[in-house]
Amino acid sequence: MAGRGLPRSQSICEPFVMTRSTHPDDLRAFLLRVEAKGKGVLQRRQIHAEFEAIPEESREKLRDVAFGEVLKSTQEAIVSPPWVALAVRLKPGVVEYIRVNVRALALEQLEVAEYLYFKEELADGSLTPDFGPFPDDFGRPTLSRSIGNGVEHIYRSLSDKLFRDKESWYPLLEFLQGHSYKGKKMMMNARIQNVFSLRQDLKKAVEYLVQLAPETPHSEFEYKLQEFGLERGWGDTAVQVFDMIDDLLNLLEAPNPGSLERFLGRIPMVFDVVVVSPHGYFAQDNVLGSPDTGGQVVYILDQVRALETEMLRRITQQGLDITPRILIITRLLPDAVGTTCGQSREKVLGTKHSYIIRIPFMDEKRIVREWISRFKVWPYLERFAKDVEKEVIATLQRKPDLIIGNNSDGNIVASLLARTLGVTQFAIAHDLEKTKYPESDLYWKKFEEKYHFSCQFAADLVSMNHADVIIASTFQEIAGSEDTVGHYESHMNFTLPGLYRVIHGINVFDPRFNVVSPGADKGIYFPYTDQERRLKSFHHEIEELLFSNVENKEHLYVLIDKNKPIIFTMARLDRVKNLTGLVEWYGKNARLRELANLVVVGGDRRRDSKDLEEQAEMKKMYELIGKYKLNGKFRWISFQMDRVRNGELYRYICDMKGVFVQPAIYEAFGLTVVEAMACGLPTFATCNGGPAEIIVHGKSGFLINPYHGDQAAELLVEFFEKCQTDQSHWENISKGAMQRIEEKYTWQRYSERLLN
Ligand code: UDP
Ligand code: LCN
Repeated sequence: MAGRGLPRSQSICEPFVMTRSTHPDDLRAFLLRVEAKGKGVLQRRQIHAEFEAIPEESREKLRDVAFGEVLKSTQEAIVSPPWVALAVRLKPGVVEYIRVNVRALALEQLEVAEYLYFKEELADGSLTPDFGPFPDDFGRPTLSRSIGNGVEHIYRSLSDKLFRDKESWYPLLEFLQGHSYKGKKMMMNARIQNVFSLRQDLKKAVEYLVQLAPETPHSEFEYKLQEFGLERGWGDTAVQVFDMIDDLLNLLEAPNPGSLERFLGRIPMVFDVVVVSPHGYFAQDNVLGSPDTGGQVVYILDQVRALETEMLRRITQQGLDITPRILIITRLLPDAVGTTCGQSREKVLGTKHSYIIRIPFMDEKRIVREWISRFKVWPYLERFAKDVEKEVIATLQRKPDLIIGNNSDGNIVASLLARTLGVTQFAIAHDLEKTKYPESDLYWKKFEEKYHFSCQFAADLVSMNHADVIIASTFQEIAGSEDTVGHYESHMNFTLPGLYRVIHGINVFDPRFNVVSPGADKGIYFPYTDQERRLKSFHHEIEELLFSNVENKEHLYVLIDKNKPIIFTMARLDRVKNLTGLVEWYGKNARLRELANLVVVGGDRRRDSKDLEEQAEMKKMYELIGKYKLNGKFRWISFQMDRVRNGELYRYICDMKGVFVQPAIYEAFGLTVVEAMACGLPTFATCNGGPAEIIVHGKSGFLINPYHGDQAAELLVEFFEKCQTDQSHWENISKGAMQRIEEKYTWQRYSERLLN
């Protein structure tokens, strides 16, 4: 744990002062190395590299004293000779700051604002908005392990409140009496006057219900229940209604978090949902792998199917005849030929009542016809939100019950809508950009022309603070790990010198943070061992894709030895996905090249890319293939949009005892990791981000460090060599992977938790 030897009560100055008196020379030797890097920022791994470069003897001494603990927890160093400032992360969400005059070894403890100010001197001055984030309605947990379990915390505090203070029942009573859908009353009517009469009426209802046959339909006793003050919504049969009333009676007797969750979870509240995801190509076919079009689209479509199923189940179970509706709102792209992105309305396949609604971006005069990168959508969003509002109200003829934003652009539009409509808002980040681009805050000006992070980070802060619930896929996304800062955590404080400084951006301990992990569509990503369901009709096409000697725009370079296992990877050709990194690791390791072939699916050579990162990665890929003479052992396939066939592709690679590698510099969650594992393909994935939580190293896959590609390549060599002598090794990891996904990453679990 970060801060292992550093109790929270102890200032981080103390270990420093102690070390200064016992080992001043060694301490100075290290700090001088850091200072010698010159004015700038050093990230954790660079600080450690400097530490590794001082003589062994000094290292030993410093490791053994308390300063070793400070060093382990240091996330960032700011160098401005003769000063070096350190950000020391005691635990996720808790950071302290010091600065040291390297020559005099003089020390100062800094406030956040002072640290940011010091950092800004590297660039230039700044304004200071302070959000004073997240009103503290329910109190906040303080233990790191509570982060991401906000709902549990809220149930605990609420049930505590209901237990101690009888007045607290009134808002719930009021809510149940006022609850309606399109003017039709639900749950309770005005006959119930107060909490006392509620208890009496519920008991009378129970006495009546026990006389009925359990499966008696609600319609047969609806009028009788109304006499007790109970409207529709308690259940569709006598036994269901009885159960829910019993839950409420127990709750009135002795409120506890479990029964509160069960009771509130059963109240039908969500009928119309709006999901906002403006950028990219949002469609059901022919889009995956295009720039800005990846897991978010897959996630939303699977999410909507799972949500609709769960909403229908709950509505029926509660005895209502309401049709739930889910609208996915995205931008209309008239120029996206060959896709449905130009259609204004499209039914979501596999659903009964869910639609994609497309609304164009407008500039002053006209519809914006062409695709634009997610980094450039900002000027269009306010107008878009207004147009969306009109369309949503016209379609639903009422306000939605819930608005779910996706990504920075979708979340800010969701906040605008939720504010004007007065509706609950959920935010899902998928992939916050800030941690992916090192120093994108401090040196924002350098990034501005291409990336416009000034707009994005401001939008993120506003929507994070506006949302009622923030859904994260993993704990890591919120609060990182021992060694890495979480995606959200990096928004606690930061500075964009000359523009604004954020001192209290968010609070990762806030109960609005909830981890709800997605899954993989079980109809597509099922185990390779499930022979009955295998899609053998695709095998001919898959073999053509992998092994044909034809080189064209879809597949380039050939595999000579077709019997070797395949190292497979598939992702958008973004810099952060690091597909070129994997090609380089493979190119450099002769033994790995002997043991396995490499197949990369990514990028599109069938048409010219308008995405700058994709263009640069493509160029790099060609250079590496030439440099390491990979033709013969390497196949490069353009992105593959047929998800169903891709599912069989993962399984085909299982048949060949291959592996999947996800080499990203950083991956927020990593749906390909879950897909590959669900199919049974042993997976080696980046240790930075979500995969570190999905995979249990050595049991259900392996974690690799993208900054140490040579070690990752060695791990692959070790794996293939072990598999040659012990065939059960591949099978054990494969089984571990399938089991892990089945236990933790399913859409059914996701939708139940989300609706609760
Ligand atoms: N994908 C695909 N074809 C490609 C590349 C990606 O079908 O050529 C799919 C992949 O199967 C996964 C999604 O796109 O479902 C990528 O999601 P992930 O979370 O791995 O990464 P993202 O692109 O969202 O960053
Ligand atoms: C975006 C990403 O970059 C991935 O890591 C996620 O898996 C995907 O969205 C779905 O949330």
